[in-house]
Amino acid sequence: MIKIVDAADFSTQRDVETGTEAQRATVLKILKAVKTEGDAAVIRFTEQFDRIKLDTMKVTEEEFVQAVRQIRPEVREAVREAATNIRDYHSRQMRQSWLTTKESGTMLGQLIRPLARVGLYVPGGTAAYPSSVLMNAIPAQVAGVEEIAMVTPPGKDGKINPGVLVTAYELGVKEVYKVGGAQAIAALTYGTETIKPVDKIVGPGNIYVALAKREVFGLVDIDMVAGPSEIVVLADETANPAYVAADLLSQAEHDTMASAVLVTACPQLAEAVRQEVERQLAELPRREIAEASIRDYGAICVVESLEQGLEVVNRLAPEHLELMVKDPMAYIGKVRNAGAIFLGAYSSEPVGDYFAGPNHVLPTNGTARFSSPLNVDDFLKKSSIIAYSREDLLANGRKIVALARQEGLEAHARAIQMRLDNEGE
Ligand code: HSO
Ligand code: ZN
Repeated sequence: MIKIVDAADFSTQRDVETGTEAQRATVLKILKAVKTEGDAAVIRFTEQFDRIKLDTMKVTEEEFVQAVRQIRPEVREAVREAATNIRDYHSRQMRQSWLTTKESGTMLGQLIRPLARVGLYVPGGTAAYPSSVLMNAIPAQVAGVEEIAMVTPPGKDGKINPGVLVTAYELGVKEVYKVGGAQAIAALTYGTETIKPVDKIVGPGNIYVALAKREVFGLVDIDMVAGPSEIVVLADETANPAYVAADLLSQAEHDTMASAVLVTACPQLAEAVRQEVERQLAELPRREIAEASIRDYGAICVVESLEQGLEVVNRLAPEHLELMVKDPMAYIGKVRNAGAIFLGAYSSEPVGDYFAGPNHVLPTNGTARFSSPLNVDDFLKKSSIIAYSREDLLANGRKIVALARQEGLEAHARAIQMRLDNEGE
């Protein structure tokens, strides 16, 4: 049963899982073993945790072909079309290097370069989502990352999810390893005989993967550690309660800790959605998960006005926000914090999860206050360019010398002063 809550003290904040002492110790042990022993340790941990002894970790061409045979053609076609949409959207995020010339002849600029090599983690089991392969790999490709290595834990039969494999294949990601858990993060960080080290690791994973990523951050870059999914629907009397309920449940089915919230100033809509949630929930295959999520983290928040509703939305800073109101465009300027904003009855959240083009890797747990969806910039880095002219150095050298001496850095001062003495008129 979804509860009705008061706007004033309602929060969807959940404790970020930091793992137990034992889990942290296990992760440290795995990282160290892979660092020192390489492949041998990776194979040993795969046998221990995934219950399969691998001869080779790398997925072969034959395995790709087999996966293709197992996937229905319309799914493959949908993957292709989604990939095109996602690529088009992210292409607009690409930046150019720039250089500006000042009157003094000085040139200043920024050189944009892609990361050379990125590791993409894909979870095993039921959370092996082809859509997440698209959402993580495509921005990297658009940025110009030349090498993408994908890692994913094998099942007991030594196979990996065919949907994931076909999606990688469609994107031209051919370097795929059957390795998961902290051992995969270790291999990508330190490198082994088989797996070359990467510059950045992206993609979701279980608590061991999350702990390992946090541990190696600094040696490599990592993406954000995403929390359970969230949706807030801001709706008025024009919204269809069945649609609202369906969209709430679409997020609730992800995880028992997912959060789905309706914010409305219309008590009739609140009641209708409450009933619809009950009705639709009963018929869902993942009912147990969705039910727990709705019970523990679901809510209907009845407010005085849409204005007040927007205050609640901005305070929650949800991963996904749906504006199911009469004139959604009129409200967009008032949204301050949200990972992705869906406007109108036809922008159901799964449209964004799979197909429209924007990324589905989004800030959760209130972090939309300060962070953004995964994007092309996450795979680019910048170098500053300084080409100072003689004229500028002579004109400004004294100021630089003064700043250097103020900091007690005489060698800095002299590097400049030497040029002033040599070149000065
Ligand atoms: N809604 C999830 C992404 C996802 N949905 C993957 C389906 N597959 C987090 O934004
Ligand atoms: Zn989803």
